[in-house]
Amino acid sequence: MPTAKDTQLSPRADGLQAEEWLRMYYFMVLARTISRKAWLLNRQGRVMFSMAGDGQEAADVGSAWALQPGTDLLVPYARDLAAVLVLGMTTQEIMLNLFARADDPNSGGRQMPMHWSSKKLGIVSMGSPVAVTIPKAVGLALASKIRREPAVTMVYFGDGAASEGDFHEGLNFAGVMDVPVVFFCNNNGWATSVPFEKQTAGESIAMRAESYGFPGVVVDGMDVLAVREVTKVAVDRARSGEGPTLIEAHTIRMMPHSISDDHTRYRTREELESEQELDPLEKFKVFLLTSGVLDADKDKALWEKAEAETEDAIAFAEAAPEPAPESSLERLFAP
Ligand SMILES: Cc1ncc(C[n+]2csc(CCOP(=O)(O)OP(=O)(O)O)c2C)c(N)n1
Repeated sequence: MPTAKDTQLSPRADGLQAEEWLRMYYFMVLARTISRKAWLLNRQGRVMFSMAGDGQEAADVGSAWALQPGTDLLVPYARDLAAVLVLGMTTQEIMLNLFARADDPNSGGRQMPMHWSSKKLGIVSMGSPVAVTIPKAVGLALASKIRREPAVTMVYFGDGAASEGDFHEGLNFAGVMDVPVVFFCNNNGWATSVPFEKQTAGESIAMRAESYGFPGVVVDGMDVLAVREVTKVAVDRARSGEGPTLIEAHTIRMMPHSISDDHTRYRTREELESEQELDPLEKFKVFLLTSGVLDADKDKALWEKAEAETEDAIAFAEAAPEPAPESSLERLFAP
């Protein structure tokens, strides 16, 4: 299996400046840092749940980079921490959500962790049932089209979600109505313990787009710059009225499905260890080092900055007040 070191990204003229590459890298480092801490916080009994997007940071940062924050809508699923950070959610807000505090801007501490939403940032909450966000995103995109607003909606989901009826209904309707939506499938090869080859007999998820009348494209989800390029084409296409695109990014799932899962029950140690070698952060780091944009000291400083930012946010959120019990029915029923 190739490692991050021998599948180096090649420098390319994609119009991004070195400073922008470093910002992309920092979001990847920050997402990994928050994710690792969230897992530990759960193991220490301080937060009730976590799901990790480790291995998916390049796909998330590259794709979210193609959006216009403040204009576009992002409908994430539970592994898209890096994407919501790019759109502007702060580490403190992420921690308020994880600790289910009253000031959690996502839901006032009511929704499960990793169900991010923000009206201000255009982030629309996922529902816990897999794939329900797909038709919802198509509805949002249809509303933008009817109102002649410039927003593009991007909805994220996994390869398992692509087996649900909601996937087919959503994509079919999007094609018929020609709405400004980008379907972003993070194909990490697993739906909990079900491997991709048991999910579909087809070669890819992306090839299904043809039957709905719009393009489908497969991209190396470990290559942040390639993902950004492909997503930018899809977003520009949607914004100019040319309709939907389905993107399938091949990624890896470096952690178990969730804190409740033990992936060593269905994956071999050798497979898991060799996958760690493909780490998208390492891949981008090697590219930045060879491009002269980053050096070892700068890299260390970025990890330290992410660590300090995350620790500060944990202390802030843990000390923040819990929702008042009498507020438990708020936001459920119209007053
Ligand atoms: C309708 C429905 N069925 C089952 C579940 C339990 N479940 C939660 S996540 C998940 C796997 C999703 O896999 P995939 O879409 O590939 O995303 P990944 O977790 O691999 O990123 C399952 C089966 C659920 N939440 N909703």
